[in-house]
Amino acid sequence: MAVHNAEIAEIFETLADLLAVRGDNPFRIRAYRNAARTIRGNSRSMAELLAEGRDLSELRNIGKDLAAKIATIVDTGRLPLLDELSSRTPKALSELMKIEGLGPKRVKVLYEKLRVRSLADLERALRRGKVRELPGFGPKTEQMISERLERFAAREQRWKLIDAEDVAEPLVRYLRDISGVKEVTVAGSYRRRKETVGDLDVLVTAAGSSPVIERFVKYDEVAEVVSQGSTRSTVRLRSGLQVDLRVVPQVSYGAALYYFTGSKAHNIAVRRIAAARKLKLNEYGLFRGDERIAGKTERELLKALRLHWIPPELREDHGEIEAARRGRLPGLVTLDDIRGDLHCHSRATDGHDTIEQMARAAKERGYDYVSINDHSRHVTVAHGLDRKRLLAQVRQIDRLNGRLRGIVVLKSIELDILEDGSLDLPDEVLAELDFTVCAVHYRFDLPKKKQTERILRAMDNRHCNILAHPTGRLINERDPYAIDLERIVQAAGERGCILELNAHPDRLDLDAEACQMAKEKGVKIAISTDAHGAEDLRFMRFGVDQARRGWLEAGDVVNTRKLRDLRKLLART
Ligand code: DGT
Ligand code: CA
Ligand code: CA
Repeated sequence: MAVHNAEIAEIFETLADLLAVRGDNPFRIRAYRNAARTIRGNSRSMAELLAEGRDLSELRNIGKDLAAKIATIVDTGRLPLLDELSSRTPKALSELMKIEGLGPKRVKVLYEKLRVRSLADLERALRRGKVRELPGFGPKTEQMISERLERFAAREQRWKLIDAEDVAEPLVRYLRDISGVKEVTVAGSYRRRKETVGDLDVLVTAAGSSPVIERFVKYDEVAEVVSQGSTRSTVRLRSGLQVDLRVVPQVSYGAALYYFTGSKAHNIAVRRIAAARKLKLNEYGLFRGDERIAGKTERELLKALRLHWIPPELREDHGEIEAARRGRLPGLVTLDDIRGDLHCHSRATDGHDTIEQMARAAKERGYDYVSINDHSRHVTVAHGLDRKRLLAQVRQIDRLNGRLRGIVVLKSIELDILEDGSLDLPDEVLAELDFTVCAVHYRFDLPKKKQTERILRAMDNRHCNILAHPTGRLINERDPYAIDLERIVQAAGERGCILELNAHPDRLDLDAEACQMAKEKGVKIAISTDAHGAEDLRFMRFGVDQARRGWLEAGDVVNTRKLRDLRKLLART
């Protein structure tokens, strides 16, 4: 039996979890997670590629060492390193790690202080109020763990959008190839571009004779057929993701798409609008009595309800329906509006590509500018830049700009905000840069007041231009650190600081609500990828999606501006 990509990815994910519990090097852990993503997203199976004699280290995120490990897994179905680590790590620890919000540090404490060895142990400890008494936990954390444990137990794990895409795209291609199939669309939270999705909701229109359901349940990645009817079916894929498929008639495609795009709250509110007009709205169409008056397309449906077009990203019942009624919806920012990237790493610290490679890739995307933001000295694991190396990089970029045409490389840094809120390099060095991106990278555990003041103090420095990944959260991995985000947004506005919307699909930090808050307070946003290689520049679209969910228009986003105008926005007096 050939080993599936999903299984190889799972092995690397588990390995990363185990290393995390043991407090291993975060960069090593990340390397395994990135490899897992590459493997899961590859349209060809690793087993096939190896059989063809291909060199797997040509793949993104796969070095020689990982390529050899993949070959071992394909040959034997196992990885000795994982077996060895598992035998040295209590099994419950890796299970506990899978609960969102329980990082390796907390799991260790639970294990050592409360002798928690299983999910059942954890549940018992929670019930007895033991968890809140642990150092660094408290009642709030207890509450959070409790809720998440419940969700975990109910298998309600949510998928990052990028991982869901890696699973959805090949499935959509497979479905499109089935004879008689016309349209295939993934609706639900996926279409609303939520940062995580619970499952995939796939809508298909097809000729009556099309064997779409029969072929769907035979898709190679299907692990279990949960249900199978004549027009709908639910399966669980090997990756663990569940897929709901519905076959709908062309005449009600728009209505079905609208219904299954959701959100539920939005649907309920739109149905109320229909009812007020004495119409009935459901997944088959919009009806006056028994007569279907709309439903073939979403536009037709909205028009019949006298509503302007509502982009799926806004369909959360957060005021969009009222705005659509009055024709006051924002003209959301698009990927085409983006003229540059303001947070990128190079080989000087932990990036994979040279500054020139980053610049050329940015130019290829049609950008006008790209900045290089390597880490500052405090981040020793990434070999952060000190004054001397930064100044050398500045000169290197000046020379490069003299030579490059059609793209400008901006001189910048990802500057550490130290524990007391001071910046990691002296002002006179920072003055040599076009701008800075400032970030918190350690002491995530400070109390809310201290953490907030730390960031406010950093923003007081006139060399602080953009606050990077403002809450520090990693989706499904690390909670935001405790901060008063409203105060920070307010302060950013007062000081002429820009907030980053980090587009990296593991971060998407700020979230949609925070974007909306920033917009209301007139604070500008930079959508930046935090690229660690030229290929990562593609993450921009996830940031744009998130910005759209946050109601942002091109005018709210600084990197939609021409360079000249961008420079004005970056200048602080
Ligand atoms: P998810 O899967 O948790 O990320 O979120 P969704 O929004 O994809 O939710 P899901 O998969 O349960 O259902 C897909 C869509 O179907 C949902 O966004 C709206 C619609 N829908 C599901 N259940 C109901 C319901 O009871 N009432 C209404 N009005 N719509 C529903
Ligand atoms: Ca869904
Ligand atoms: Ca669903």
